[in-house]
Amino acid sequence: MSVDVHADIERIFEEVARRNPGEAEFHQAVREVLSSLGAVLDKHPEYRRMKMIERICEPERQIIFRVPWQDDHGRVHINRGFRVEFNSALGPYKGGLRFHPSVNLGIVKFLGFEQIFKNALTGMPIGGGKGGADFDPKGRSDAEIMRFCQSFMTELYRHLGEYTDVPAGDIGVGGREIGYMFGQYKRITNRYESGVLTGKGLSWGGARVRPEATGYGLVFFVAEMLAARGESLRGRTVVVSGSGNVAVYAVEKAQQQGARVLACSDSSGYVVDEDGIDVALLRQVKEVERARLSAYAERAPRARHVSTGAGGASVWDVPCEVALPCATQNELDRDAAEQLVRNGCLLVAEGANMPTTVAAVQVLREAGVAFGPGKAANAGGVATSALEMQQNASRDSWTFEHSEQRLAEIMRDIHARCFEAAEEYGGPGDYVLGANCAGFVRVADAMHDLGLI
Ligand code: NDP
Ligand code: 2IT
Repeated sequence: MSVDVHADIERIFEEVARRNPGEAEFHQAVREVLSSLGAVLDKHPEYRRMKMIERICEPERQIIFRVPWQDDHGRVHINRGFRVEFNSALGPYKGGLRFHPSVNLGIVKFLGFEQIFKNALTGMPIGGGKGGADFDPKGRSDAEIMRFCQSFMTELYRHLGEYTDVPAGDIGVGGREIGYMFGQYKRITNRYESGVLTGKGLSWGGARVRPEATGYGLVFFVAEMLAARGESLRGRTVVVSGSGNVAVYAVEKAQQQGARVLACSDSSGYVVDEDGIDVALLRQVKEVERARLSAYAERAPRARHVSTGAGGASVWDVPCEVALPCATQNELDRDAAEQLVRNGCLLVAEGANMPTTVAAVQVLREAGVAFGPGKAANAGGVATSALEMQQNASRDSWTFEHSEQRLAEIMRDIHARCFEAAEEYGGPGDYVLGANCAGFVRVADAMHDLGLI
């Protein structure tokens, strides 16, 4: 990269950091993308003239709102709701809603920023956005969850629409929450507008394979990465972090492809199961009972549970060849990466958004561990959301086999786009470079054609 391009990128980053103070995760996500774009700017000087990076780093619209609700004892609670409508050059804003006490504007902006490039990589007509609330669903009854979702949607609905902004799930938001929100949207607008939310139930406009899509897609992507090295998942040992939507289906598909999945985790600890993780039991514990993962170990004959409180234990201590972080941001740090390398790990792919810290990525890179960044590796979820929108628009409903086939093709295409862009921009085999450049160029080209937006 030329000296003045490097200086330009540094200046842009400093300006983003100055204009968005205290938003550490947003800065981290921007830094990661910008560090890949030198070769793109060398090739496309017009993007510099048009201030394309500066424009993409500034959300089109940011909505912050009050969400009041009452618990089962009549106590009043106030949460803060967010929707960051980041970029609509390629299509309506698209991206999930996260309900977790850690949610704040910086987190939503990092997720929305990632979503722009992820959605571009799918090749589908979807822009980027993200939202959520600092609401903690843990321990809440169904009635409390419903009242919260109804209050949240009572404000958010005015910003949504199948051609405007189409949310889905993320941490703490699954089929139950999407149902309550869709019900409230329908009631307020008097429209059965199926395409306004994705991740719906099958009997009311949902799409087959959407629940499985992020985890399955992650494993399809991993299989492509391994195939590019002349290898496969068969017989490999795998560790997955998290035990939510993404993790469960990553475990299931990895097992279907012949891998041995030894461990998974939640925010309190992890389980190691020498028999391989039992997906049916995991789903019973996490999805049906909404219990802690320790309940899994109590029922699986050869499983043990390790708490990850003060002692510094981590699921990444469990030796594996393939590591799939599927819980949350910055959950795999430098120490964890060094441990994985010591244990002979050969591939890390991100099911979660930005789970690997900057320092950890560096450790993996230097050790020659193949690394699949989330914006490529976990794009199967949002891609299948786009398939759900397609089915809603045509009032159609596809079979499981057809939907899974489409997902597999999409993941193969995303892998190819990343692989080819990495070669084109001077870093063969570097999926971070490939994903960032391919995603950025697709968005920037559209913005160029649409005038100064
Ligand atoms: P879920 O709410 O279904 O599951 C989240 C899992 O991660 C739980 O096991 C949870 O443990 C754990 N977790 C959450 N926060 C923390 C934390 N701060 N520390 C440790 N563990 C934590 O969410 P999803 O599976 O949907 O999402 C997981 C990740 O994948 C997120 O990064 C999300 O952005 C990303 N993603 C999701 C997609 C989707 O379609 N759902 C698509 C693409 C990416 P506990 O139950 O103890 O809180
Ligand atoms: O991070 C993500 O890609 C998601 N949470 C899924 C978004 C979507 O609109 O399906």
